Amino acid sequence: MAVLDILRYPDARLHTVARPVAVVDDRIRRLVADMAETMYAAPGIGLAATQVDVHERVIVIDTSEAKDHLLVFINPEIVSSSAEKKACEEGCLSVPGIYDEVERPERVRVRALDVRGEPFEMDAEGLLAVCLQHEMDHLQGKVFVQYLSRLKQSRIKSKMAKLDRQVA
Ligand code: GNR
Ligand code: NI
Repeated sequence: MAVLDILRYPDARLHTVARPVAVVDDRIRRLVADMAETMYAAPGIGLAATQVDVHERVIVIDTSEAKDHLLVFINPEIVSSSAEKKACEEGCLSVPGIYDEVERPERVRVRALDVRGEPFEMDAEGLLAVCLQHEMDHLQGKVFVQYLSRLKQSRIKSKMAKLDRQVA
């Protein structure tokens, strides 16, 4: 296993649209293991393959308190979303230090493949629903700051550039 580098906004590679996984094989299971290790090390509650510069539809999530409940979604699709929406304060490992509110459907039903390549469906609400939608956006090349105003986005870009200069 390995901790992978996480791309930082405004890296253009974060806007790549991921392709579906063709076969859930050992290469994908290794990617899942590395993504889980990267997410736990960060620490974060979710990670999309896009963030580690792999443009295939793979997501890992663990919203449990004890960090002992890894969820893996391969080729995830939202099958239904609630009409009710809810705003939640979001953050992103690709946009460190930035937190802002995003409004999304409160509940979603997702269909995906597990690490054995078996299809399953799951209903999500609360933080899990927020995280799933946030990760599925990454797979479409969308970062949560793109829901914010143009002014906020440009301020965030300057802040990220400044952070980069400090570590350089
Ligand atoms: O660790 C994360 N926390 C978080 C908090 C609120 C809403 C979404 C998230 S996802 C984020 C990890 C991440 O960047 N996943 O892409
Ligand atoms: Ni994110």
